[in-house]
Amino acid sequence: MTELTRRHLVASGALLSAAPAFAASDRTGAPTPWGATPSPRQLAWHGHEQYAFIHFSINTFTDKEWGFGDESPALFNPTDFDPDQIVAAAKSANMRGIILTAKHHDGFCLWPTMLTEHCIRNSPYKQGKGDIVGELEQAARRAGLMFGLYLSPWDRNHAEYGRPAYIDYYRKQVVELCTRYGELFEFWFDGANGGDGYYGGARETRKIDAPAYYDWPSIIALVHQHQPKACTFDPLGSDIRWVGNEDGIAGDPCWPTMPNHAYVQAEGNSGVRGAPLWWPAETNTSIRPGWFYHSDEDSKVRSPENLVRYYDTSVGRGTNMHLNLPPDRRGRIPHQDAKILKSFGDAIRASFASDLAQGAVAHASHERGSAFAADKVLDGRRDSYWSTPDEVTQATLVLDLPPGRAFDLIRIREHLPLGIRVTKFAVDVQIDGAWRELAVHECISAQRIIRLPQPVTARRLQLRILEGTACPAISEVSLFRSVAPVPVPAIVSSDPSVLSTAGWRIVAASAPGADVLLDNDAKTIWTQPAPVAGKPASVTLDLGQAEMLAGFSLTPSRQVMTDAAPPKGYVVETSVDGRSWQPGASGEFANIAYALSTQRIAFATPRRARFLRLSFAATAVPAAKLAVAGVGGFTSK
Ligand code: FUL
Repeated sequence: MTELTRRHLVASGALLSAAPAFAASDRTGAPTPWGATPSPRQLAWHGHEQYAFIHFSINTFTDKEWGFGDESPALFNPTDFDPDQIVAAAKSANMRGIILTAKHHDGFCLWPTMLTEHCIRNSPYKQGKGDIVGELEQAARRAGLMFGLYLSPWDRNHAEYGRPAYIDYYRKQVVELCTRYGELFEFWFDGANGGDGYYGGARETRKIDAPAYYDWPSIIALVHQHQPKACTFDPLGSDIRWVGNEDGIAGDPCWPTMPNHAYVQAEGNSGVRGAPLWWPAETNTSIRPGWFYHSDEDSKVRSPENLVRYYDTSVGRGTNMHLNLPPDRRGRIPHQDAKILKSFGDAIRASFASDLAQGAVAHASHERGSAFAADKVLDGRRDSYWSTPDEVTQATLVLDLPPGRAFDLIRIREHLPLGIRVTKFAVDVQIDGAWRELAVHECISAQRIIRLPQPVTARRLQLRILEGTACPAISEVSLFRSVAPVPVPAIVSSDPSVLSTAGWRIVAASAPGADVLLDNDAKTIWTQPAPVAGKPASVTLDLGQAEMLAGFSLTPSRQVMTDAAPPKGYVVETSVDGRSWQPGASGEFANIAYALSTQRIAFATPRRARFLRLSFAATAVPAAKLAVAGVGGFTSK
């Protein structure tokens, strides 16, 4: 049966009694765009879907997440830097580009700049002749990957931070990076700004009013002047927005549109339906709890199965996946991480290798003429799409499927140049003559991937557009059969200074349930009412035997919590006998509320201890409850 006669039969109702009436349309003009639409560089960015973040810098060598800015450049000394290995690991996970931290908050520059002495020129790496930015860029180009850069606006090293002279310096850094390393696909401006730091020796706290201080539009214009194709990840609505958490979870729905005002975290996760600014979300997270490499996280690398879930909550919700891969002190992606990346990448490649909707016959309740016919969703092109007459915002598209195709992944894409038009849709399948609803969602956008709990073999699949702001423009409906990743067993830490908590036990705690602190699982959390003045939360641990304890670690919950927060600071004491206590350290955890990464606190000097007592006086941000996921310890290296 030819497609034409089939569609004719369907239209007459003879073939598909359960389908809605199919009206032909003789309109041929394309629909006009609705609302906000992507710029050409944003449109290209939507096609990238997966790319890697590379956090590599002085913190890799100091075991910190946020360097203070007083670290000696002599500490930066990768023993076996292999940019091709890093790029290959990223590529094995389907990453189409990498974004490197050219400078993190500590101010250390990974490229040989003459703008500061706090840079790689003064490190032992290649006797000061190395250029990590350039070497990684070249490796990316060799492998056919795009290259992008992160340049922290906050600089805890620079003496002038907080004053106009620093802005001049920062702009010169932007220009150097935008002019020395070929085409950049993204330029990343971190939102963390201002606080305590070294600041050229002043060692003080400097607070800034970020929008006024940086004058973001002028800095973004500087990037675009030199790199017109680079999308800026920025706090003011030029190209790409933060998804509002660092866990890899976009909202469902996640609208690519936002109000025309400075970023508000509460709006970032789901975006705002129908808002006037095209400012799509990038969903970032790290493959490890921290952004930088820490050997005590070798056992906590996300599993391939976890990465597949992250794919679903990022790419599957129309955002881009930005997965951080921290190189170790050699300057390589650790073996375990590389194995996991390949397993994940193989699974995604295999899952999406063959579109099982190919060979289907598409027809629709309404068509806008042959240029916008239903079968445009099957032609594998992003620039063609099915559409309906202007006044039709509720319509149904049906695929008559070839027999025997079992699928559990459904991918739907909107034609983005015309804006977000579909606001709510449903997908049904027809099995043995009966229609079954599989899913109802708001927002399709760049893509919506629906993963079914198990494969279905259906005679027909139906996309029902339930609500729209304008007639739909659907460029793809495709079906796949998922392939599970090959499991990669977790390993223990490669670092002998990391103490095993296997023989540890809780001897006292301010709230029940503290045992989960020792289960090496960041998903199980110890919670209790937020501490009030004079009544800190506390936990006392018995290490089972005396150790030369050099410090402790604390892992906050990595779940997005609305009513709980990690501790703001700590007081730690140690004891040999559990009766007399020595002060260990006290202070604040760096960026714990947002980075949600393991914090490592070293004592001024290692000491013999069998007992560890931690007290927390307040939550890092106002919250009803205090939450902690894990506690550990380490000896001297
Ligand atoms: C955050 C930073 O503070 C973290 O260290 C990391 O770079 C992350 C990607 O962004 O805001």
